[in-house]
Amino acid sequence: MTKTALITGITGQDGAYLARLLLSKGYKVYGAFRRSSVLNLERLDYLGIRDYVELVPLDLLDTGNIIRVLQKTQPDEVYNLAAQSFVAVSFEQPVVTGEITGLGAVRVLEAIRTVNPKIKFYQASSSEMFGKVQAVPQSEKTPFYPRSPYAAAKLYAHWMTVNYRESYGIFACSGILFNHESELRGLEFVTRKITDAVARVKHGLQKELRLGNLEAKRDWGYAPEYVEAMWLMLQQPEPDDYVIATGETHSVREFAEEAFACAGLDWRDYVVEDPALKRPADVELLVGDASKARQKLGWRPRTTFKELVRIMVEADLKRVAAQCRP
Ligand code: NDP
Ligand code: GDR
Repeated sequence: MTKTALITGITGQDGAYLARLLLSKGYKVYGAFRRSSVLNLERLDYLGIRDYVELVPLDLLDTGNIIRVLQKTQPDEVYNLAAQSFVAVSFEQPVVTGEITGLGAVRVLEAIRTVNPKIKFYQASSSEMFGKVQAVPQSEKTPFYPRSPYAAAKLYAHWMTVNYRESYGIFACSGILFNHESELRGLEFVTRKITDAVARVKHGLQKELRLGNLEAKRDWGYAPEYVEAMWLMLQQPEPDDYVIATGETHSVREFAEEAFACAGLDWRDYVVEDPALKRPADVELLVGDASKARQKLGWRPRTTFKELVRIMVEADLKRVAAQCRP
């Protein structure tokens, strides 16, 4: 029997990759987007799936709207990927971040509880919740210590997901995903900001790249593999929470070095450290232990750090070259 899924955040990086995965598995996919004057379907176009996803307007700020969408679409599974997802912006917009990233998840859970508590729910939790890390590497058992309004909002949504599972028996899972990147990553995030700059420098469109904290270390994986873990979580006999990570960590400096080298450039000739781009509080080191996911879900990452950087640089070189053609 065909399963139906509703994905919030369909216009984002993970929404696009998850939609492609679910379509390949024969799902009917509803993609929820928030209304704006210009609807950005670039990522669905890039993956060639725009015509196969049924788009529905949904805003995480509006519970009534979410309830009606669930009544109309009758999903078996809801993947809540929508969020104000940029950590740096959350320091400037803490209240709206709390509303969307924190309370937004609770509005979806309330809608599920109201419309049909049998709907399975996936919450996009984040390694940012570990913040000032209390152990290395971080696993499902590591205590949380959020360092930004974004992380605090995600932590609230995480615990509410656990709470709805324990209180109402909802099949609710929280995927604690470490950073995952791709050629579809938003341009404001550091990896894509770097690979886009490499391509623009190579084509003479940019002379320097200003970055903030170069010493921050992240566990960077490849996004298409991470959405597989989301789906796997909802196919298990019991709902649970899982860390999804590669187990390797690299600094922003290393990412820049590798990315410029991919284009035959020396990063030191272009990168300028700009204190204005540093955050009021940063997360210095993240490295995940995904052994539970490996054992219970059979999930493991396949793309290495060097391969990830190369995929992103090559995609940006190709895109910028196409823009430069007369
Ligand atoms: P993106 O920033 O690419 O996408 C976020 C999505 O949320 C966009 O589709 C955006 O729509 C939508 N959105 C924002 N506000 C609302 C709202 N009020 N109502 C409805 N939709 C809204 O994020 P990613 O795809 O990278 O990440 C997916 C999720 O996973 C996010 O929740 C993120 O916080 C979380 N996460 C991501 C990780 C990563 O490394 N990528 C790691 C761990 C967690 P619009 O296009 O209109 O802005
Ligand atoms: P992050 O990703 O905060 O980990 O959140 P981001 O790429 O924004 O930052 C990673 C690290 O790089 C440092 N940095 C810079 N960051 C940005 N964006 N721009 C810069 O110029 C820059 N210079 C240095 C940052 O200080 C930080 O230490 C991402 C998001 O996808 C979240 O939604 C998700 O939950 C987490 O990953 C896991």
